[in-house]
Amino acid sequence: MNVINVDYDGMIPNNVGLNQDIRVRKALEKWHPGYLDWWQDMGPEGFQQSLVYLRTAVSVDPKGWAKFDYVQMPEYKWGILLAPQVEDRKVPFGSHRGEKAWQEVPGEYRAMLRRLIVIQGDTEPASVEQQRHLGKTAPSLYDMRNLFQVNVEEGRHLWAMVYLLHKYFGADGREEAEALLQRRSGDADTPRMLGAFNEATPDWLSFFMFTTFTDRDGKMQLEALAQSGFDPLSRTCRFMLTEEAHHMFVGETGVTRIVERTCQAMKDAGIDDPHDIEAVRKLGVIDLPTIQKKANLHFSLSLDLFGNEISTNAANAFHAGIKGRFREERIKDDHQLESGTYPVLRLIDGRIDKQDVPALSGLNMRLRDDYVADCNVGIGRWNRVIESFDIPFQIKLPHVAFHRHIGEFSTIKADVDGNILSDAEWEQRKGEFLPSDADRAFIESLMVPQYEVGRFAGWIAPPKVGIDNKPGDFEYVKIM
Ligand code: BYC
Repeated sequence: MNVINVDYDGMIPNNVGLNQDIRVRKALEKWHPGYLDWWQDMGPEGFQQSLVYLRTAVSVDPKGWAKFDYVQMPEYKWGILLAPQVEDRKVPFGSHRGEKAWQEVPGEYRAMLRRLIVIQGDTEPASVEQQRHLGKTAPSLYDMRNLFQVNVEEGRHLWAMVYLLHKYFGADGREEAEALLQRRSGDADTPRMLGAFNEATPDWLSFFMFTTFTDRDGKMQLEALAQSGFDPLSRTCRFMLTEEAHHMFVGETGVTRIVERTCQAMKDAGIDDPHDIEAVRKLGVIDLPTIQKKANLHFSLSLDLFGNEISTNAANAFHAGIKGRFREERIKDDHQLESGTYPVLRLIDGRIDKQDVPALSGLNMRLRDDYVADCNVGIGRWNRVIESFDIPFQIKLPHVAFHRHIGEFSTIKADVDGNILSDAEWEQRKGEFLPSDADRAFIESLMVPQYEVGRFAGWIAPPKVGIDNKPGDFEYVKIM
């Protein structure tokens, strides 16, 4: 075993030398049955016996780290994998910049680190819980397989955080690891920690929007944590990012395929007006304005995950060298931010305005701005499809003040262009911006499973290429 290749002999595949680390191995082996119980109770409903063509990480070598094979999900090899250690790595930012990266938790930052790891860990099982019913309405075996791939990898990401808790945080780490299996998405008494992870994912359009927008928050947060001066966290997040890329691919291409199918159906039927919703829906496809509304919903819920506009937590985490910025190493400044400012959209005297705030306090918004730019790249792909059909419609990201539950804009109502609305105007108009009950019912009516090999539901186009280069008639899931 070395850090590139993974030890598969023990109960828990790993490249962290668990065999020699008896204390942590025993603790994880104790946690393992509870995890499997959680997976059985809260993982994909109805498909635990099915054989799913999944990739499993067998190495952390960027040139080839996965192997594909049929697996029953409860038998999936959830491993603990850290990216290789960078020799002589230094803390890249904050007041400790240039000091040797920490291999142990610095005492004064213990509580802060534990909180970040627990929040990160909490989102992973939450998303599996949110998506557990979707297999039953999968539009194809290809899509079902992708859903389950995302789910098992979120399960592995939970393992990744639980390893850090067990290895570095003693008794309270063990307690937190246990609590990660107790909370439940959407539960009134024991909800998951962050808002977006308590929302339902009722249909496949929501799933693709979630993996586009919420998994992308995951990418940004993991990128920021991958910069950490606490080296085990950095290495863990670096490897998680490798898997995360596929999750966003699933989301972005999923929406692309829905958009493509809608445009094709409109063209075939000679419908030019994308706002003729009734005519488009009669074709059995999802009209573009409803796709826009779902994007509005999931984007705004995901913005809440970046926290408050002005954040002492974020300032402290950066100052401490614990949580950095997106691609810190590419930024040309002092990486300490003791003096600079950052422009942040705020609510000032009842108006939405930009204000320069101390750069350290504005770090959540800086990460969020990077996130918005990244989202726009994805949306551009959807719009290119619409354009290729000559349909006069563009999907746009709503204003950051729209439909917020965290931060300054949570106290106001705004439309998708950032115009402030009265409560009455909002009540009257919210159906223009967010899916209404009728929209949801229509989408639900399309959610009929298509389990035939190589076939796809009528509201979504087939993918351009198969997973692992498999042909179109490949049986991605053998349902049992
Ligand atoms: N919901 O100083 P502030 C992923 C709380 S997704 C509820 O602005 P901070 C994935 C906050 O906790 C990525 N509460 O907060 C995706 C604080 O409370 P306390 C997950 C919220 O700390 C798809 C108070 O408000 N990873 O991986 O700067 C599938 C003051 O707030 C929320 C992470 O998030 C909220 N949305 O920013 C699977 C990384 N926002 O402590 C997986 C770790 C804020 O005063 N987390 N609050 O009681 C963090 O870095 C930060 O904690 C946050 C919040 C960005 C979440």
